[in-house]
Amino acid sequence: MAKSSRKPKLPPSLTAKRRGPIAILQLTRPQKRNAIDDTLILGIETFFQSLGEDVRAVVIHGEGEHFSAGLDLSELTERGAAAAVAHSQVWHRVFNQMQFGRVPVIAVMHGAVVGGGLELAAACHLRVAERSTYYALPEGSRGIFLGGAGSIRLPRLIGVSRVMELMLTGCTYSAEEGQTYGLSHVLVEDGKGLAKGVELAERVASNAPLSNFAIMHVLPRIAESDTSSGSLTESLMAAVASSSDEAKSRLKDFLEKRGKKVLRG
Ligand code: 1HE
Repeated sequence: MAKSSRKPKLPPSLTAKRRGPIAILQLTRPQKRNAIDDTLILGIETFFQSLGEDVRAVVIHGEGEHFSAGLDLSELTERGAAAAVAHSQVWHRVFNQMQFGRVPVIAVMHGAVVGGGLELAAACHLRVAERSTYYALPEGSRGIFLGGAGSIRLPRLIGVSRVMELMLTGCTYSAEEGQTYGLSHVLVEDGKGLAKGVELAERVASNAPLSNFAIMHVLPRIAESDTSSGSLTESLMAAVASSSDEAKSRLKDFLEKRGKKVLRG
């Protein structure tokens, strides 16, 4: 059943806005550097579960000087092993809902993108970094480990070797290094990230929804498949997409000179 675009009830640490077909989610806990506590992670889940059908892309950014300082460390001190497994599984569930949800998600990063904050960004489909961005995985120095599927997503972005370097040495990567290594797709000057994120979201939102579905859900699965299964899945997805009414009408538009040309930039 189609969901209306009703406003979800979010905790104070999150604020949602709409700009046409784009939903913008802001982490609004700057006093704690947007550290992610249980309330915040569950709020992200509520936000994605209540997305209206008319939302075509999401942008996530953070208030204050930093995108996110990662896991709220004050919640860790009393947690036993079983509770810690359950906690990590909540993060997995929420980030999987984002990654394998209905619409593409774009992270706009600035300042510290640390630990669980980097895991949050890694679960997004596109990442914009402002120049102030820096990345770190200080789990080793805190005596903990990744828990938000960073060990799954981050090596796929930058390789196991780079993740090891961040975790073993506690070094940071600058915005420029992150851009070179593959942590961000686009690097912009400070203060320009949200505008760039929204611009990208608008482009993404103008794609055929079925193509976006294939890009979000099928492409990563093919990339993890053996060549033979991947090739077959690709052919099947190509057939489903190209035989849709939307594809037919978009192709007709192009052939009758109404479609957009592919121009540089
Ligand atoms: C926090 C947190 C936090 C700040 N949990 N409270 N993450 C980390 O190891 C990063 C820890 N944070 C920092 O290194 C720094 O706070 C920052 C470099 C991000 C920012 O520095 P700064 O000087 O702007 O802020 P601050 O003075 O350090 O912090 C301001 C307040 O936020 C302060 O609280 P206050 O009550 O004394 O004002 C800090 O305690 C609080 N704060 N970061 C709790 N992370 C799913 S597993 C993922 C595992 C991880 O994410 S490990 C990485 C954890």
